[in-house]
Amino acid sequence: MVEVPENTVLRDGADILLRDARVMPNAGGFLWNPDMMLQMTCRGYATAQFMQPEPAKYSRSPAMEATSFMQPEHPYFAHHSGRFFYVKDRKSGALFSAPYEPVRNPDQQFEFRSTANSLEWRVRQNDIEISLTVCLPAAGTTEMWHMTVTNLGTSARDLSVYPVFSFGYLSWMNQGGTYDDSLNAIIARYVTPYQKVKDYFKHLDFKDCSFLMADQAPDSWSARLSAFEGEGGLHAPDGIQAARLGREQADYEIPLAALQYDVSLKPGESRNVRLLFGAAKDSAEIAALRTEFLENPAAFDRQAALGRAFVEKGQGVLQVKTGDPTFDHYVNHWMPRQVYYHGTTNRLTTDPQTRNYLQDHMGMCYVNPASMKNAILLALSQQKVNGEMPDGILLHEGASLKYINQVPHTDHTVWLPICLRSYLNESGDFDILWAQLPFADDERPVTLFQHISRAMRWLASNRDERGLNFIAEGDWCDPMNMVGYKGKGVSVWLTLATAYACREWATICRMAGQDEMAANMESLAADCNQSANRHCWDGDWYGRGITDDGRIFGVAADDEGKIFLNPQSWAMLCGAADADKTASMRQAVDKHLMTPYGVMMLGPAYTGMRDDIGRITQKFPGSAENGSVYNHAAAFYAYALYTIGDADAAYDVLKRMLPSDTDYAVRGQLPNYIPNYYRGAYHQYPRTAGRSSQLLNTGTVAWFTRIVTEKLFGLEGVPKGLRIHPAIPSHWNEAQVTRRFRGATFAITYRRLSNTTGMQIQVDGKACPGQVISEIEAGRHYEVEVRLPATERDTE
Ligand code: CEZ
Repeated sequence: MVEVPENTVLRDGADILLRDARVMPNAGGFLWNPDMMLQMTCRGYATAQFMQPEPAKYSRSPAMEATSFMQPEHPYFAHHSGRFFYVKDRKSGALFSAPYEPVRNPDQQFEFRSTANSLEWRVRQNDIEISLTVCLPAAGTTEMWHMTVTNLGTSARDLSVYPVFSFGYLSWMNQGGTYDDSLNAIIARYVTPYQKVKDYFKHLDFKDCSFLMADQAPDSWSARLSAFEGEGGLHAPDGIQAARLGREQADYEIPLAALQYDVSLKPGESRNVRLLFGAAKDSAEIAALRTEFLENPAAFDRQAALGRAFVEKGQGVLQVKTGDPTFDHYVNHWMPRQVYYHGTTNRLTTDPQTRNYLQDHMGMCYVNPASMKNAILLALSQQKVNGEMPDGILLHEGASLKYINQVPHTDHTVWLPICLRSYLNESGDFDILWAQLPFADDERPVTLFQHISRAMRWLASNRDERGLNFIAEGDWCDPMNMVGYKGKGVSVWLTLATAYACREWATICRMAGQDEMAANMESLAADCNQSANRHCWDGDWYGRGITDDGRIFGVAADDEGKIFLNPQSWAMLCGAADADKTASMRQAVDKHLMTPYGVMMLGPAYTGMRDDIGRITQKFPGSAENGSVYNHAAAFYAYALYTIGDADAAYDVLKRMLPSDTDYAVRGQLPNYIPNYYRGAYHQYPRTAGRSSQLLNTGTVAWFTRIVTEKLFGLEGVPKGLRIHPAIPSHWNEAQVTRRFRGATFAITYRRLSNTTGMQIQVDGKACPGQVISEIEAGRHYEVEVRLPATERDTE
C-alpha cells in the first residue's frame, strides 16, 4: 500500500482536492442529473449510465458487461472506458497524458478536484499545463468537457493535443464510427442487441449513437481503436507516434473518438477546446446539441450554470460547525448531495427495490419533503389489497420487476411507517394519512392510514406459530436467500423490525388521535418482542434466523457468522432487549464486530457455502453482506445507540463511516460520499480491511442524515413544532447549527456550561418550556441557545 502523505487530500471550501494520482488510484467523484450519472476515478477511468428509460451505456468496456445494477469495487484496466487527453511535444516527441492514464507519468504535477457539480484536473508536465473540467447539464445524456492547455514556460511550444474518449464494444450486431465534419464530431453508430421482435419496437427511440463533438474542427482524427493503438498500446499509441492521426473509420470494429489539435503556444498562451460526449438518437439530435451547447462559449457556460443550479437545489436542512472538520465537511456539503443523488435518480433503475425507494426518499425529507410525499403515495398505490408490498416500485409505465425484484423478500412493508415518520416529522403534514389511494389489484381507494394498517397486519400475519416472521428468499439482506426458501425459515431481524414498525405506526396513530389502532399496534409489537425473546436470544446476543430445518444461526455455537449486527441494533430499537440483554449484546458487538473502519455486519465472515443460509455465504469474506463494514447496517446500529442514549458510542460509529486524514491509504476513497461498504473480515483479511467499495448507492446516507438531524443535534419535528433533545458527544463543548424547518430558520448554539444542571433552552432570549419550539412562523429566523451540563452525558 502506498502511504498518503500529509496535504495530499485537502479541503478547499466545499471542494475536495487530491494531489497525487498514485496513492488512491480508484478514488474519484461522481456527477449526475435525472437522466444519467458519471463516476470517474482521479486517473481518468469512467463509468457512466443513462436512462432510456432502462439503464444504458454510451461508452463500454471491450467486452460487453452483463447488465445489472452498479457493482462495488469495479476493476479498472487499460481498456476500461476512460476520458484521456494526450499531449505531445512535436519537437521532442515527449508525451504525457491527463488526467494520468494511459501514459502514467509519475513526474507530472497532479491535482484532482471534486466539487458539487464538476470534476476538475490540473496536470503539469514540462511547463505545459492542461486543465480539465467535466460537468453535466441539468438534464440530458451528455458530459460537458472543457480543456485548456497553457504554456507556462519561457519559450514557444509546438504541441499536439488529443482528446481520446473510449466507446468500447457497443454491440455484437452492428457497430462502427467515423468523423462527421459538418458537426466536428466522431459518431459511433450501433444497434443495441436484441432478439425478440417486441424489443425492436421498444428500441425505436434508443439513443444508439455515441458521440464526441468539439466546438472547433480538429486537425485530424481517428475512429478506430485498433488503428489508433497499433503496436504501441494505449500508453504509446501508434496514432500519436505519427505526425497525424490516420482518419480511420471503424466498420464493425471497436470505435474510438480520438481528435488531434495542433497547437502552437507562445509563453503564457492558452488554447481552449469544449467537447460534448454522450448518447443521442441520431445526427439531427447531435446537431441540435451543437446549437444548444457549442454555438459559442456563452452557450456552454449557460448549460453548465443550469447544471449547477440543478445540483444546488439539493441543499439540505443543516449547516453545522462542531470543531470536527471531517464531520462538518461531509455533513455540510456532501451528505445532502448524496441524498439528493439517490432521490433524483432512484439508483438508475426503473423498479427500485421497495425498501430502497422508501429509505432513499426518507433521506429526501431533509432536502425536499414533497419528494417523499410523492414516493410514499406512489409506493402505496402499488400495494396489494392483502397489505403486502411488492419487491420493487415501478416508476414508469412499461417498467417491470427485474433482477433481485423477482426474488420474494418479506421486509418491504416494514419501511412504510418508519419512513413516513420522517416525513411527518419534517412536514407536519398529517393530512397525508387521509389521502385516498387504490391498490395494485383493487381500484377501490382507501386512505393511506388504512393502507399502512393493512401492511402492518400483513406483517403480523406473515409469522409462524412461534410468532416469528417468515423470511422466504430474503429480508433486508438480499443474499440471505436460502434460510426460508422452503417456506419455513424465519428471520429474527425481521421479527424485531416488525415490532419496531408496529411501534412507529403506533406512535403515528397516537399523534393522529387513532388510539385504538395505536393500542393494537403496541400489543402486536409486544407479541413480536416476546417471541423473539423466547426463541431467539442465544445467551449473550440475538441470533439472526432459524432455517427451514429449524436450525438457529448467528449464535455462539457457530464458527462463522456467529453474531450479526442487525438483530442487536433492532432489538434496541424495538424495545425487545432489556438493560441486561442490551449490555451483553453490546459487549459482544464490540468484541466480535468493531474495527477501526467501522462495525462489521457479521463475524467471522463465512468462508464457504451454507446452503441453509444462502449466497451471502458465497460472497468473498469481508465483502458486501458477508461481514464487511456494511454502512447501512452500521447506521441502524448508530441510530439504536442514540435511542438508548449512548451519544458517544453512537457518534463513534458515525465517524468511522467517513474516510479521514489518517486512513486514506486504507480506504482508498475521498470523503465526498459514504460508500455502501468498507471491506471487513478484519481478523481474517487484515490487508484489505477498510478498503472502500467505491459504490455510492446506499441506504446509509438517508439514515445518516436523519440521525444527525434528529438524534445527534436533536432537532426533531413533532406535530407542534421543533423538539430539541440533543445527544452531542461528551467531548464537544460547543457546536453551532443552522437548521431549516417548516419554512423557518433556526440558528442554534449548543454550549456545555459547568454551572448548568440539566438542559436549558432559550429561544430569542426567552426560556423554552417543554423543549419544543411551537407555533413556528415560516420565513422567521430564530436564535436558539441550548445550554448543557458540562459533565453529564445528554440522553433522550
Ligand atoms: O443491494 C443492497 C440492496 O439494494 O443490499 C442490501 C439491501 O438492503 C438493499 O436493498 C443488503 O442486502 O443482491 C446482492 O447480493 C447485492 O448485495 C445487492 O443486494 C446490494 C448491492 O450492494 C446494491 O447495489
